[in-house]
Amino acid sequence: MASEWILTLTAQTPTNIAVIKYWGKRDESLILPVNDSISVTLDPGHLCTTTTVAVSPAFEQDRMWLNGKEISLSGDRFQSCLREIRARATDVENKEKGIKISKKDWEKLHLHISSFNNFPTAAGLASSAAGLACLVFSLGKLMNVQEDHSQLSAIARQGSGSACRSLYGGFVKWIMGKEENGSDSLAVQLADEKHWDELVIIIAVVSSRQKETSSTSGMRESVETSLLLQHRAKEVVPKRILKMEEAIQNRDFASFAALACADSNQFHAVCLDTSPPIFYMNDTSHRIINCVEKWNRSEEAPQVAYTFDAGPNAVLIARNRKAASLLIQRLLYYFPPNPETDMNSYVLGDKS
Ligand code: 2P0
Repeated sequence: MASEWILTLTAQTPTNIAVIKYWGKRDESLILPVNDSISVTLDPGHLCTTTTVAVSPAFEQDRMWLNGKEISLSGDRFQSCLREIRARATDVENKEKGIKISKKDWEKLHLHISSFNNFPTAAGLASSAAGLACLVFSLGKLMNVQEDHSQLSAIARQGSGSACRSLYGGFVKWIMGKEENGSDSLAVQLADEKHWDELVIIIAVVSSRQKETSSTSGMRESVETSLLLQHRAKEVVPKRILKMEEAIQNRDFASFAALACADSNQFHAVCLDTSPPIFYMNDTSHRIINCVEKWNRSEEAPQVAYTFDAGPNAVLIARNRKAASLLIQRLLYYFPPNPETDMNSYVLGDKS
């Protein structure tokens, strides 16, 4: 093996948006959830993370940069992902560069990782989902890991729960699993990206500020204090998951929209039921809900579903392109863009 070389690999992973939400862990360190969840992965290139991983004998330690700024890799979550991926590394040969890395070499070699999000980080747009999924995927490719996407998803899960769902496109279910060691808590694809491709997802950025309560601490507080969370995890979500799977298989938009909206609202109700209460949505978010609800009720069938994650930004899923263009007209009318904001991020003005 030549002494001075560098091997790099770049991958891109889109974020995913849950339509049946994950909120609450039964095991904090392994990141095991209290209920199954279902998400839709966005098309590549939109809200996504691009990660380049590099390995070289010249590197003296593992290092990582996020959006150009160095961040620490010492946290348990990064360490779990790196450990699990390294343990599965296999021989790699790059004939062009004359590089041969044996399974054993990976234990000694250090990595440099550079990751960019093309959307606001930690603003409730699931940046950790795309980020950790991309990290695990790109390292897996670099190290010639032979596991399938479900197995990789169980590793990404240990970086950030929702990340496990970004290993697949289309509609994805994160099965909570039963095993104490988390081996069966992984993602499976319910339907690929072509299955229901008339849906159009529009993200209305209400605020790109970082959220005050991180998802990790928010869900910990909900598990400790919310009775509604217990009811939701045991009684509500298991039935909803079955109905949502059916709605997706049958491309039944009316059921899909009813379930997604109800689940988003219940997740935010759990946040309110937490002590102290957590407010992720703001007045603009509430006005968007009103606007969509009124519109859906004025039509024969629902046109748009809404769902909100741990932040005020609205994820709106239109049944088809026609509904999407009407939705954009309505949003522009009721929430005119703020001219002072960056053109790249369309921020809804509050015209109340
Ligand atoms: C979801 N969220 O299902 C839910 C809905 C936010 C609201 O998954 O602690 O960043 O890293 O496992 O994955 C956000 O939580 O939390 C999330 P950790 P994560 O998409």
